[in-house]
Amino acid sequence: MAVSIQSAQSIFSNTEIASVVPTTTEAFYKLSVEDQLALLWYAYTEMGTTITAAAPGVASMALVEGILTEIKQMSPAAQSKTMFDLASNADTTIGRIYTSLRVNTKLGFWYELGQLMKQGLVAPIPAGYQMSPEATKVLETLKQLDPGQQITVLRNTVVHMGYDPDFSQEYGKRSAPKSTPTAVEGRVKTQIEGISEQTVLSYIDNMNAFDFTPAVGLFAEEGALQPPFQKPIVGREAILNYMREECIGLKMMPERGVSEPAEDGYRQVKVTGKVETPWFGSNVGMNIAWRFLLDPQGQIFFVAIDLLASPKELLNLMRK
Ligand code: EQ3
Repeated sequence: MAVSIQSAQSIFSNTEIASVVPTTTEAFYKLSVEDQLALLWYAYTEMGTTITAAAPGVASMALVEGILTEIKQMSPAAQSKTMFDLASNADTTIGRIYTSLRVNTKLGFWYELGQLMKQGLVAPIPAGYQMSPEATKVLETLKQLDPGQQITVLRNTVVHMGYDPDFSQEYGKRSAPKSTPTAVEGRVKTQIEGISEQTVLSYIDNMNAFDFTPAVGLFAEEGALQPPFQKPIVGREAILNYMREECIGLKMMPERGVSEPAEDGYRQVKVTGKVETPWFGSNVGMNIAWRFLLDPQGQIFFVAIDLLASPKELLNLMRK
């Protein structure tokens, strides 16, 4: 059977991913909008992990200062309605602006609103609000997840407000802002126990330096990158746009890996380790696996990034 993106998706198929993340996200969407907003508030305040001060730097907040000022000047009832409209995808001016924002700016916008809610400048969730039993159940499930899984659910819900992301198409269409890569002297050479494939090491080096053009140059022309719980993004241009949008400030800390021949002269490589986001820094290390399929020329034909079910999975390098 010839190698295809579809066949590549099942390399190292015994990798256990955190499927509790999509199931919890789905359960969340079945709740009433009031419950959703209240649940996010309780999750946010009770999670025990904090968003770092460095985070707004990645968010281009100038784009939303105007809306935040407008919201601050509203009556408490109008503030609550604005949040309700955003969460229910209503067609409002603020809703339309929000839809056009980049992921990090959406996160920054809610981060600021959360701060304003804490300071009493934006209407809080009404005191004594009683969540439905279903919402309480979703909150309890969320509390059981590890921090990396919790922040992924939180992020999904915010990103989906007012916006139906079909990332594999989106990233092909719009061009994301360019970033400044880390200067060569400031870069650290990656070492991964068990891995000597230069392509894999260079991928991590370039990603950690936010040097996305050479990172994408490591992919085959029609190569693909599959983010956690998403469809593969296919082709260098779409991958480059995705990286510029999503990968600024990410810190990748691969630990160990395994490499073995696959069919037709390809090679499959699995690496596990931690990834930190600029939003939570070292407060949250996400347990991640990269499953690479390298073509006979050593280019990346496919790489899947998985959010792992448990820390135990970091040690699962079985050759399957
Ligand atoms: C105000 C409050 C609390 C209540 C109100 O009622 C409603 C809302 C919405 C509220 C506010 C919520 C807030 C402030 C939420 C903020 C959430 C944030 C900042 C979440 C950030 C999450 C970031 C994550 C999960 C990043 C993960 C990145 C990964 C796994 C990257 C992996 C990658 C690797 C390793 C690669 O090699 C290739 C690229 C790729 C990106 C896939």
